Amino acid sequence: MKRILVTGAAGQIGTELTQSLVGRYGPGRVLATDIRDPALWASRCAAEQLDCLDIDALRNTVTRFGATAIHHLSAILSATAEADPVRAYRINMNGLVNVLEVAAEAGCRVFVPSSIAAFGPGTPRDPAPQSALQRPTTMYGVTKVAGELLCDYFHSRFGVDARGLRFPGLISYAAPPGGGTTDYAIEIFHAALREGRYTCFLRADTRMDMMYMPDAIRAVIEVMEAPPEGLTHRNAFNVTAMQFTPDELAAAIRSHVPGFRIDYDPDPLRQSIADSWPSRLDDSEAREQWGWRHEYDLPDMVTDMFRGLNEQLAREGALAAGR
Ligand code: AKB
Repeated sequence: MKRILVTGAAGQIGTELTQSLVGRYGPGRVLATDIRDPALWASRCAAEQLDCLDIDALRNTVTRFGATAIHHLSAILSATAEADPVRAYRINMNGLVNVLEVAAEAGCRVFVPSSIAAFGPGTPRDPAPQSALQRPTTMYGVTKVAGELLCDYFHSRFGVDARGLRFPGLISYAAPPGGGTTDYAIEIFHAALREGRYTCFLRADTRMDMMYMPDAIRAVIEVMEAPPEGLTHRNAFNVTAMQFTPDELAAAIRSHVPGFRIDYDPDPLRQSIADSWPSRLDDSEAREQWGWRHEYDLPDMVTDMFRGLNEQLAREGALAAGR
């Protein structure tokens, strides 16, 4: 019987993944944890405060809940990591090694997201093959490569059934992103609805790899349910859905918000991070090994983002009116 502990459950992936896991396996089978106090974030299942750097607390929580799987989502993203790289290293690596150690003791399956950031300027850009040179130039990327290797090591040395996906930028409306380089592709929707204009921190022609959150969540669930014997690249599957530039996204937004205006004021740090990543991942191994298929392309994603954000605004308006 599956019992899933989620770390970083209040974050961008965690919010939607927890909801999907609850829908699929039932609220009693999922425990949402985050370093933030649960009083500050809503959850559809039991929720607790947990700092993954505290291995005793992690071990106690896994044992008490009887977890059979850990979805380890807490991490510092690319742009935030560059503000304090050593802190990012400690959080991303020490949190992960604690999760793997406890998973080895308790016999848990583990999911850990990797990222397109695990590649660097020396990797072929379009597409980046599944197996390619990995020399990232960001601390976030360093922790993602090391994380992939650590998961492989715990699998071969201690038999931990760890699995992972290299995500491109993820786009969603349910929870805000947390300091990534691809965040412009979310901010732009909020700005379009609020002000009809947006100033982008990347150049107009910065082509990046992206995926809509419902596809990402389905990918996590599918890779975690895939028969283990078919998985060769178990901790680092490239997955992708769409590629676009800020200019192309703005044009797609204009078909919902006529007159929408985009300006550019590139931020040197985030521009250099974006320029160091491939613009597309080759996900043929994921397609072959566990049947990965994306559903949302650019127009579908834009339509669904506006649907979700407009529903959210209507709910907030109704709440404010009832006050
Ligand atoms: C980021 O921009 O840091 C993340 C990522 C691509 O992993 N969204």
